[in-house]
Amino acid sequence: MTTFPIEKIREDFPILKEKIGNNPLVYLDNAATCQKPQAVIDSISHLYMHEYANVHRGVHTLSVKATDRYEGAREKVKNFINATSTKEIIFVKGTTEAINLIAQSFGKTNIKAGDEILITAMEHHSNIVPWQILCKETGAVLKVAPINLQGELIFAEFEHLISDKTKLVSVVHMSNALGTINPVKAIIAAAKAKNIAVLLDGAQAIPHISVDVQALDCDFYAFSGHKLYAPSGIGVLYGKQALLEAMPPYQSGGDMIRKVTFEATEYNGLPYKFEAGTPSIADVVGLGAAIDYLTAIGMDNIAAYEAELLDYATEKAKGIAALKIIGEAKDKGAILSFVLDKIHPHDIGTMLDSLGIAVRAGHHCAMPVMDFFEVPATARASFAIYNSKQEIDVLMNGIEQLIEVFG
Ligand code: 7TS
Repeated sequence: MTTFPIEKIREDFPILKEKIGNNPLVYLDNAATCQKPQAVIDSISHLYMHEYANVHRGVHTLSVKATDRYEGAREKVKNFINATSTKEIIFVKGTTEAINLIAQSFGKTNIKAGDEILITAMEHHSNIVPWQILCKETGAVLKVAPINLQGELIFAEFEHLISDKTKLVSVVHMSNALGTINPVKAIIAAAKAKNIAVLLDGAQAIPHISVDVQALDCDFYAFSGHKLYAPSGIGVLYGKQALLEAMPPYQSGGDMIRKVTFEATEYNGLPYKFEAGTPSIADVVGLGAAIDYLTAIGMDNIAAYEAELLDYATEKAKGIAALKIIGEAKDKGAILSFVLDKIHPHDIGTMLDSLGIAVRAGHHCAMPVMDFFEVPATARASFAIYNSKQEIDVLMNGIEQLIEVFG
């Protein structure tokens, strides 16, 4: 039995006291975005109330304070994912921008006609479309490693698809539609054996699993703050320093330059070369506060607690005859995607909402996954550190009610 301090954690999230109609909020849409603890909210108000100015620009006191906060958060991110240097931490809008940055900067420099980019069949659209665009622009070819009916990558097929033409492997660490945690160490080892760069889409993994980019030995790791209890509008691209040094800027303007004349421009060093313009200062500070908050709880404790929640929910879901779980990988994070006989997922979402329960219904920006499982959409309950077994009971009772009324 875990000693996870769930009641105390729930107290830290003010929004959990909201009611939806007459019902207490049961927020189970954490894979889309999760709620923010008071510590994150306070860090942002404190900045705006006492320490706000633009960063890297002024010698005045407030600018120095804001810059310290901003760069302090970069140090926290570096430690959180165990990067070797803050030069490897690029602040971006989110996972989507991070992947687009790699496609446009690394991709256009290193990938040419006939080269191959290898992804899997369980990717989010943001790890498909940027590569399709790059392929169109360069004449490269997008290869897709298949999955099985449990929603697991078929590793032998993945290995088979690695060729001398492969220039980049870009794989989701944990699937948002299925919950599958990919065997990223084996994936990276297979790519490294052929000297191929690897990008991991960590949007879903980062709030659930302790991530160590040095131990993983990935070249790039992308994630979004808003799924990590931090504000929306901020995310991180980690890249190995040598690779980032060799890449051209992705956007240009202020802050990313060292010297500008009308004849030529000298770019700034890392990480600023990739951070053109005034950044999302308060959101970066909020990300730093979220990392402090999670670090105090401990990522391993979080992973253990959420595994318990997922086991509990899965067992209950399996007891409902009309419910089919989509995604039953052996290694899985806290996501339960499902369909019900005769009830469309959108109706499940709307009807659960009338009971105060927030789940996502749709294709989860992973249409190829829906096609593979031959469903138009799924309903998805995704869990976070503040969810309880009692809330899972509320969800399961809600589902039973739906089946009784509409099934
Ligand atoms: N990759 C994965 C695996 C994701 O789950 C998401 C967002 C993204 C990339 C894109 O992240 P963004 O922060 O740049 O938008 N996933 C979801 C979801 O499952 N429901 O809403 C957004």
